[in-house]
Amino acid sequence: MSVTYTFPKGFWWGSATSAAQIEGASNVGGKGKSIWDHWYEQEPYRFYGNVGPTTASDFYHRYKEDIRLMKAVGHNSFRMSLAWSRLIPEGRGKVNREAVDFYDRVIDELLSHDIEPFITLFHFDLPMAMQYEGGWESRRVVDAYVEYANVCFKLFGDRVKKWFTFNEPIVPVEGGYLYDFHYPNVVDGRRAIQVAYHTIIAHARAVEVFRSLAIEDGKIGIILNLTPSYPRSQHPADVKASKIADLFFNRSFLDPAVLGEFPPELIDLLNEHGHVPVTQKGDAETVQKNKVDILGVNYYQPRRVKAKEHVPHPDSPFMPEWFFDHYEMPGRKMNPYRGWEIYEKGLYDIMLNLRDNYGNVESFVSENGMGVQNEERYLKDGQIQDDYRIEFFREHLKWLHKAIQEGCNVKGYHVWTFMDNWSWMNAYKNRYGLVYVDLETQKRTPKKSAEWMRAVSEQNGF
Ligand code: BGP
Repeated sequence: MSVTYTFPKGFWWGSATSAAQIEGASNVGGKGKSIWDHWYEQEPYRFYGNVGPTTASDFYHRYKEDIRLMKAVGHNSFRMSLAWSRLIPEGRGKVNREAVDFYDRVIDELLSHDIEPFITLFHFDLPMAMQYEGGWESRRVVDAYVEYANVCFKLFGDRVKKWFTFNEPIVPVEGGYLYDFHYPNVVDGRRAIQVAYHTIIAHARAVEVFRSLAIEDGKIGIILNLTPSYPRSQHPADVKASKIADLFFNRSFLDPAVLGEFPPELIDLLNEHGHVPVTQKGDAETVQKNKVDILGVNYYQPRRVKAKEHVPHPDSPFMPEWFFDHYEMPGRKMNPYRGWEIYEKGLYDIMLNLRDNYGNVESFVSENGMGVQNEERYLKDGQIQDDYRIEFFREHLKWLHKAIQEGCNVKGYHVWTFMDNWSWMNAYKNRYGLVYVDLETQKRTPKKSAEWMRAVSEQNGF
């Protein structure tokens, strides 16, 4: 087969997952409760099909089989997260030996299959003990996170060389403090700003600790879900609205992480409305000194925005939506199951922006994928024929290839996700995996897209 799109030598091919979404064993092996375990206990009906994270895809018990399969589908790298509540059940203090053994075994198993582990320290699953202390609104929780990071670097840094402080840090802000889809289900713009600010400080301080340990060949970064913000038209009011959306949802984390400073336009805007977060002396220097080595880009959908039609009442709660309206562009291509727009060129636009405005920071696509409901209907000859997913990957990869040709510093492509997994409030509603998981038996069966991805990684292109 001839290869038209060839990627740079040593390109990282693989997938991403997170602890709460695959491990299961939520009350096994000395694990403490995370906010997800707690929320599910409190309000199981808020989760699709009443399914919680208790069993997930049982990676905790089946990791050997899963890693073998990763190898079989051509992975040379794999991103997973560590569960803070498994390693340090109370959030601070005593480290759980059983958890250390588990992650040691997983890391060793990956390495023995020549799959490089990429580790995320925090992927949405705050220990409940930390939420009781005020969650990310509390500076003490920031301290506890930094200590947790330190413990992880020391335990696994001899073998793990790629570290990520947070996965999509804007999402717990949106879900937990703006739009009610993560615990603690607060809707309050002011508190959301404080949470975002503390997350950035936690990130920068973890980077600082990492550098102080001088881990050989180690790199540290952050994973951001970037949503390129497109205005309805070139009318100045629409353009202004899209710039503000970009400030809130992209630049709030991208600028401090990569450039070491908060966007001045965002600071002005928050000042104007009296919503600056509480800071501490030295914070700005910490952010300034601890820029990332590497940036993971999760890309699913763009954000389309138009100028506000009705000016919000000044007494209404402060929200990002004070400054723009969402715009449903006619004719846009949708993933009807997830309700997300599919716009492949968005990936190219993100990468060019990183090249031109962010020092061409080393990056990789850390998540990109398509969730589909009732996939069983595509079962034929014992395999899910997910041609739609192959097309989704292929079209994004074409744009990524073009970006690389034009000088973007992109090192890899990880799909979301390896096997069907439990997905926060949506549980198993939309399946994203290269590998199908039968939830009754936990049997794994590679889908057609797994074969396609294996060929892509073997040929380093398609
Ligand atoms: C990202 C998260 C993942 C994953 C994915 C798919 O935002 O990093 O954890 O879940 O999106 O989204 P969802 O599961 O909500 O459909």
